[in-house]
Amino acid sequence: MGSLKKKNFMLICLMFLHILVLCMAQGQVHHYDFVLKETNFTKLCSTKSMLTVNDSFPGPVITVRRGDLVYFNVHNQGKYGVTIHWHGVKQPRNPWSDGPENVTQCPIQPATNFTQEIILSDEEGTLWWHAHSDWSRATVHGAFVILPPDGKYPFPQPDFEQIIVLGTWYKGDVMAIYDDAVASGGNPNISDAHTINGFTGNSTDCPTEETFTMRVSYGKTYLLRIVNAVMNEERFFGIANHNLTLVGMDGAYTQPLITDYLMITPGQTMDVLFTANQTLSQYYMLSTAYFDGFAEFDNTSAKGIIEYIGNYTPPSTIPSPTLPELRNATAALNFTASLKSLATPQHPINVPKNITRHIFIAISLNVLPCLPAGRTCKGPPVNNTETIISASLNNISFSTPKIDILEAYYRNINNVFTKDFPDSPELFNFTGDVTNISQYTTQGTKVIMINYGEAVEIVLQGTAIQSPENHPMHLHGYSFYVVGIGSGNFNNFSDPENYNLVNPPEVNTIGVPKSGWVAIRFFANNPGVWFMHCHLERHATWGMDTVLIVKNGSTPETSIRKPPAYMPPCPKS
Ligand SMILES: [Cu+2]
Repeated sequence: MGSLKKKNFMLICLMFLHILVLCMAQGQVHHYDFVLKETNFTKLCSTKSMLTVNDSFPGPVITVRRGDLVYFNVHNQGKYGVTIHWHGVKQPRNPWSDGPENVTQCPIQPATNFTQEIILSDEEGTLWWHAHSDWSRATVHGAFVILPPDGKYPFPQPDFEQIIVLGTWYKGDVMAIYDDAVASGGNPNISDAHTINGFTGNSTDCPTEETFTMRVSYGKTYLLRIVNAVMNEERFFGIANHNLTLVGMDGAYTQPLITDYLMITPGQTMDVLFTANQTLSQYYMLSTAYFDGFAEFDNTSAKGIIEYIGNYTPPSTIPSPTLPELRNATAALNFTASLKSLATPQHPINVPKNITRHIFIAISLNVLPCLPAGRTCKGPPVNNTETIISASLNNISFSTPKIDILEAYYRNINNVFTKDFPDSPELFNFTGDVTNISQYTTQGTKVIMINYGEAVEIVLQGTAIQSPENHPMHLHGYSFYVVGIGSGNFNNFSDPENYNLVNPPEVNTIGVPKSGWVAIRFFANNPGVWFMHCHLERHATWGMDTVLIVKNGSTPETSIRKPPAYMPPCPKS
């Protein structure tokens, strides 16, 4: 009798425990309206109309907690079709709200709206949202902050938090710059400035321009939530006289990394602590370009001021941090290679050990023929023949289809994509002498098919074709573990021996080093249609993209959810 009572009691306890876990897993529900519309902005002493969300640049900061559910009703009051992507949100089983244009949805046309359902799961830290059609993300982006459910960080509680959005400013109309580049086949016009929270800082051209200023109190610790929303350049970042401690990246915690500079690529987000422990004064916060390619680019830096509160004479010259020089690929690689995940029982990781699917992707800049005949093309001439600039993954330059791949996949519509993206490229000395390798590539809408539950490894290999460069590769629907990184060609025998399977960083975007490689791993546990692409906008435009389709598992819980009642309609073919 006694033992039966005990058993019942145990059962009741177990039930309660189950309910408790369910309650903990259930987050709050939020509703936001995003109104896309043209707004006038004046920067660098020149005014233009540009697409914004809710009239702001950068756009609104969204703050929620881990595990919450967020509905965004996106109203397009602009002039052209747009989509919005929730960068770094895994969206379990729900590719319908992921956003990349003609990959998971057709654009939200002017005078229409689309409600996106954003399902947060294990993301915690800073992510962001941005437009994902043409180059509209230049002006349509903002921070997406995901707080711990109990408000407690796995690092000393900061006194204050500050969003830092690194952006790009074009005096001209970004859509016109994009259209011109597509028409000419050449390098797009470069931007005019880099911004911190929308401020360009004053320049000799426009001395009235304002500089972002952050006021700090001596002895206090600040959490910077840094979003790199820049279009086309990786950035070095630092604060004069102050160390930075990286504690999170891409919505996951990192082992604290004390450093005097960051290398942050477009698409990445970093959570960084610094303590105001220096002489009361002003110090520059600086973001400079890291650019290791040959093309013309915007070499402007972005400056903000860290201003101590108190009585002191402002310095005649504000000190600037010493950041690695522009082409310092070693400094970039060293920073990326030193990233580690926190990997504690409270914040565990789950790195695949026994790989069941190996994929090897060579990343190249290329050319395509200048067609049709009679066209003038501004790509780099090859053997005195005009070309258009292109880019590829495994020598396939991604052609964006006319209707979205998700719809075509879900409804079995033919002739939208093919399932034959190769698991490996044709072999050559990727990072060596490539003078005898054709710069021309092929085009296609080829996707990678992956079975549900596979333990996937993808080696991303930079090549020296055209112009060896760092490529910040971003995967939708997942974060992944960067188990290896190095210079030169990936060695299938020796490099895996040095993999970090203990605490590799868990990210959604990783800079593949110039003429180097990274190895990433993840479990294919999120069925859906997921875009993978370089987050340098010009490279993505040129076709440095592909799509992973992770097939359904055997149960409804391991299958793509039903589409919402309304999706933006696609053009009828
Ligand atoms: Cu790239």
